[in-house]
Amino acid sequence: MPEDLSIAAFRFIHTADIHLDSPLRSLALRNPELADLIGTATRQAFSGIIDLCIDEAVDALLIAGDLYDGDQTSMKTARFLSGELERLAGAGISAYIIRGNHDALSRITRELVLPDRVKLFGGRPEHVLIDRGAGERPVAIHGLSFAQPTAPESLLPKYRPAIADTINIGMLHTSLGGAEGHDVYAPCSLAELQATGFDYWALGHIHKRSATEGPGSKSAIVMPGMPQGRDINEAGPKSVTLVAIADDGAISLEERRTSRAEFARVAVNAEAIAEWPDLASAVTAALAAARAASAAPELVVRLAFSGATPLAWRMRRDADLLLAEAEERAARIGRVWIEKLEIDCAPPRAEAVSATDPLHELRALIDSTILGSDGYNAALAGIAESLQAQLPPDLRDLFGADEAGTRALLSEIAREGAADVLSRLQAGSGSETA
Ligand SMILES: [Mn+2]
Repeated sequence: MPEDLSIAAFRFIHTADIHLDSPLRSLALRNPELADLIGTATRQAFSGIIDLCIDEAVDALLIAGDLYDGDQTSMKTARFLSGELERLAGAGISAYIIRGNHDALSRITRELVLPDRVKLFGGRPEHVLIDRGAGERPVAIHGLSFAQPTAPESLLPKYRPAIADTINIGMLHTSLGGAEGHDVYAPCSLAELQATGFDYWALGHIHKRSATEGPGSKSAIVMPGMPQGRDINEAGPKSVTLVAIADDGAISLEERRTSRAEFARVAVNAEAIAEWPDLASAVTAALAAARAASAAPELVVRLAFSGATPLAWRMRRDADLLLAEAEERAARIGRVWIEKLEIDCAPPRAEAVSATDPLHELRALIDSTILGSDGYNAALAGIAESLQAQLPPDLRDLFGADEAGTRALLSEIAREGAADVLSRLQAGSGSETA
């Protein structure tokens, strides 16, 4: 910022839900280079945030919870974090951190020796006053780290009221009114937050960004979303929010992209494509368009094939070849990775198996009787359970985090397995490569 501005704004970067060194959640990352990219992406994004703070010469970095992923966080993660916060402190920039549900109990968060310029809020509500010199309104940063991983009730009543003649900034980890895929944590409403009269609420917990500005942009409530997605369910551009609060109270918000690797679901319409080389060309076109549309350094793609095509059976049977083809084309484009293929293609009606075909009968039997039967599903659950018991604890969620999730995953695997078997039994489809 130029020094000659008569009114200096208070400027800071607001982020949350970094989930540093979160374990890989995808079964499909069998490519070691890709696994390495995804495995280090949260760190690289965090380093990028520190760089951004330094480049922008902001006054502060605010981290509104879930900096760590949980108790599995290692001392290596802690050393990385303290190194990065030292780098920030070395540039004269302060950091303010609250814990969220995922790092509430993290031993490391408690034991870590942090630079003096880092304020980690404790279990009692507190505020830090920043004196900005003569003629400028001081800033109060209010924060609270709840010590438990669950917080069924609002934590808002614990915060002290807005301080007069001061820029009031609150930091809160909250599920707000509830969000799909996110545990309820310290719920509260936007109206309740607005009623506090705080200038800015720096929220965390929900991984998708949302911002609510008050009348005349004199206040704002921001859920910044995570700065780096971890799997296809966290697809799309990710960012931190650069906030400037002018002395007259006007707030400006700027989204700054931070993903090292961005996840994207890319559709390939295979409708009416009859030849394998044409399918490969369609893959190249879809990947090139997706790469051009993204500003992230690396793009991690799930390719979703759909449409009626005579290649349907062959795509399913030779899914490994299709994957290799897609990977090669991605590598040729550069900075594009294939995470997984989703093949949801059917043969054109005329080519569909005739009703007298024994395969037709077999498919009907599988669909109508076997997949839905209690005995079959109990056997499937038994196999999954014994496999699960042999996995290390941090991988057991791969079969779903709860009973409903496990059941849904198993029925998907069963359906895909049945389709695979049927495609292999299908006579005369693409036999030239058999
Ligand atoms: Mn959280």
